[in-house]
Amino acid sequence: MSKLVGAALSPFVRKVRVYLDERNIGFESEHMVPGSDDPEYRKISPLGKIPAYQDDQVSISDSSVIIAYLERRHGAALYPQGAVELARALWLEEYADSAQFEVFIVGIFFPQIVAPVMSGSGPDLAAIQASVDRLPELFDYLESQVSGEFLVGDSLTIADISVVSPFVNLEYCGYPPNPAQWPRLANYVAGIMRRPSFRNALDAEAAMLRKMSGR
Ligand SMILES: N[C@@H](CCC(=O)N[C@@H](CS)C(=O)NCC(=O)O)C(=O)O
Repeated sequence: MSKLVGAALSPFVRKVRVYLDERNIGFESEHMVPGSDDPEYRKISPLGKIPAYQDDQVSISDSSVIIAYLERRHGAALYPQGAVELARALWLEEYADSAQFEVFIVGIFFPQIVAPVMSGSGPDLAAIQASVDRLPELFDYLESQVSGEFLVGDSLTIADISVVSPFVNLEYCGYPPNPAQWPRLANYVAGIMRRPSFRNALDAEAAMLRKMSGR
């Protein structure tokens, strides 16, 4: 059985988990905190980042590396074949992994939910507000990219998994896109989140979220 190592609330761990579920690739989860200095973990993930992945052939880290490997190991499925469509999917994956991660996770989720648990003090509201103020810029861009159920072509691709995963963290913080202002984006995100793969991921992380947010 393959193993996905990381913390369930990480958008990058969720990205791989949803991918595995969409592909019906069996796996078990092992908890690991981000930035871990566990020497055994560092052998698999030298930067200490999550996720990492192990099966009978590899021990690797980085969500994009893991998924690229799985596409070759288990057959190409969620990266489009056409050059133009592939470029668009890769760009949207990159946008999610960089811009969305910086604003949604580093700027909002981490200071609002993770840091207070680690430090025992209240959230840095001014820092969070500075990132909340940047949300419209990202929502406007994504609204311009959505035209229907999927971001690229007429079926699920890596772009959908990557872009919607950080929206889960944003919802936990109480900042989903307002449907009155970003109707296509709000409807699109809700549609992808209704997929069984996302529902399963959310169920798996619910207990940890309750514990961290003190609910
Ligand atoms: N490019 C990496 C990014 C992974 C990442 O930044 N994970 C965060 C948690 S969401 C982490 O492990 N941070 C700890 C650190 O940077 O030391 C991927 O796609 O997997």
